[in-house]
Amino acid sequence: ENGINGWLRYAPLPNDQRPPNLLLPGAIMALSTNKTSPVYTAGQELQAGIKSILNQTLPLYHEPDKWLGSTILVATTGQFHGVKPAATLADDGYLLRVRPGNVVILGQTERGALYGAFDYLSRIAQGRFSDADLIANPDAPIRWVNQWDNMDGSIERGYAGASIFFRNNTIPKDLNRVSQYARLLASIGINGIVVNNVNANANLLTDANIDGLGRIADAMRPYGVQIGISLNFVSPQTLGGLLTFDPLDQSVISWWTDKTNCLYRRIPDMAGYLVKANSEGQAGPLTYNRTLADGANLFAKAVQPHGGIVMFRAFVYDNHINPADLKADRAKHAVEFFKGLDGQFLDNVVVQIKYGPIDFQVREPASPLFANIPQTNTAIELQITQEYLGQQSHLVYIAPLWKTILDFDLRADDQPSLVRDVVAGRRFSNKRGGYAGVVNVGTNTTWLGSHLAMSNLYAYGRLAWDPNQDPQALLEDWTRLTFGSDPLVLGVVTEISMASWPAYENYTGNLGIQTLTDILYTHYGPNPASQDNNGWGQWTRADHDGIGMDRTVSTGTGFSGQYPAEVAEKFESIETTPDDLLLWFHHVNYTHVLKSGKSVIQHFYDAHYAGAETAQTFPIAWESLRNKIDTERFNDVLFRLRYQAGHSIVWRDSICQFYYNLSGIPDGTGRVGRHEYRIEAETMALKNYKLTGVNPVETASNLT
Ligand code: BDP
Repeated sequence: ENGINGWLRYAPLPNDQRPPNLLLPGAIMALSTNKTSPVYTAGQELQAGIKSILNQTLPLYHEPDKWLGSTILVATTGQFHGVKPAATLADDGYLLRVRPGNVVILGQTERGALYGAFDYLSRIAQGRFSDADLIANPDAPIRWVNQWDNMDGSIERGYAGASIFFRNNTIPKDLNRVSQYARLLASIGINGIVVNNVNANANLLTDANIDGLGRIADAMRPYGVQIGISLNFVSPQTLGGLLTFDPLDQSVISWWTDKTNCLYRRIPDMAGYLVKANSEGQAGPLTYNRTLADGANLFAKAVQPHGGIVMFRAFVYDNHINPADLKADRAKHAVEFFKGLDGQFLDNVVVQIKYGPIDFQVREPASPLFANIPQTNTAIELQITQEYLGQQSHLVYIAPLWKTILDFDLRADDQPSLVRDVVAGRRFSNKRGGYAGVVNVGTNTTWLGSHLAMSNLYAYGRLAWDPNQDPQALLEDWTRLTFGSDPLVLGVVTEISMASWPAYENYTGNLGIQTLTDILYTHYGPNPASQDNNGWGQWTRADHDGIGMDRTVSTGTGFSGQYPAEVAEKFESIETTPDDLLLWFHHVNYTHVLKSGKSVIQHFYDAHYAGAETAQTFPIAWESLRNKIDTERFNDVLFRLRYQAGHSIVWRDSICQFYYNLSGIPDGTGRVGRHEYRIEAETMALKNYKLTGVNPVETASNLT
């Protein structure tokens, strides 16, 4: 199996998992004759799924008078009144009632009906045939994914080949993979996708490309996935030939209004825009001394008559800050830029906030911005593509990390204020809000570049639908759907996946110091030295005596003061800051003793060894599944896990060596620097290799 169907493989269910007298309905009735309707799609999906899982071909009807026997009925609540939902259905919600010989799936919207059909199929595929009577409502209306695809077909931070949306600066004719992607997304409740990179190309808005976008929308519409696009703020000048891109200039306003109308003529159900402005060197409203709200509202007005929304990114920061300034702190920028604008955004603007104040690190506190703009709609931005988390060459199941953020209580006004309640709009009574996940699938048949990484996409969609769910339970659903229900398979995939984030945190950067990757571009291998002394502000502030960023109000950058009082107070003091965020908030000596009783430096050494040791167990555990998984996927995963086991040692040794060199404090157990099992390249006969200098030296053979 090459992974192309992801978790929607519909593998034949083994006989011992089928109830002996399973009574399936005699037909499927999907109440729509319109081939672009998700209700129609639901019928097709049910028919194909049941055929594949149970080897039974049920006839499929789209008109009510065609069949009067027992059915799987799929419709919207507006179409069928025979079963009354026991509770109110929210937008996109569904009712699923399963009885022997009779199944009713009712969506509040057409795509809600499709979600219900996928839920039913997922149960069958996992061998769950019991009666059901449930109402499922999404927690938040915005459940989007973002693709960082460039028009030349490359993907920023994509690790699975070229773009399925763009090729040679245009939209390809064959959009089959786009439809298949929409199918996967719909099955986990995703209702929107921004198809191009946040670092957007203005040429996306030429007439030919608008038509291409229309074809993408056509390919996704049967699955209820609406498309949106990222905009380049400078477009009126670069593409439109205007002299300005000032958001308050009348010619600029007209230009955007015209473009927007043009887009909606071709894509009447376009979801809206995503905007990255005044970030990482890009221009934006601040270029003209206008506010970020002026910039966001410009687009909001343009899409408003069409029912569209504007996702405006809060990732606004200065990447030329002075590392010599001990009060400077990139983590503070988002709140500094946005707090004063609360209440100024139009109501179809949603501020899209990365989960932590820096950038998708292995551990960050929740962004304080979630608590600082109560009158503004917000969405949380998560990253499925593993930019800082091993780039799909390392297994890292990320849902537990997301959960720590979603469940974090910001205590705004001393009241419970979980991040997930803020983004659902509940906490501050906002109308819109939700989730944006950066996915970056590519043409590789595994979608993300690694079979196991797909658990992250699956869990993302399920959490965006219902953030109360347990990451391990989601993982187990995914595993059963992807590899079958063999208890041994389930056990191994669960064990290694659940151990993966803690292990990765241990061997890359623990105690809240961040991921310690090369920071200047690749964001991949170990390079702790690259973090400091540059304008990007992902600093560790490590010197000979100590490490960590003092972000307290009393002696540091003041970042901790951006949280509501109770949380601010907790992070202000070393005693009440949890060890896993210690170095995020405080600068301490290497000899500082943690709550565990260990010194910081000894914890570093031990954790790096422990993390790498855990990674060594992954390929061994996976090997025990030989013959239980098809060879193609088995070998592919094994190859990656072996690589990870090796690379975790490279990580361990480079980081330990680096901090040993810097601090001069030896490892209490004597391991650091003593590489007894290592074979240095210099001692080998290197055929077709030549020796070359490596930076940072800690990753090099013989440290040279
Ligand atoms: C950083 C990525 C960069 C993105 C940027 C963003 O390294 O490629 O363009 O975030 O989110 O994480 O805008």
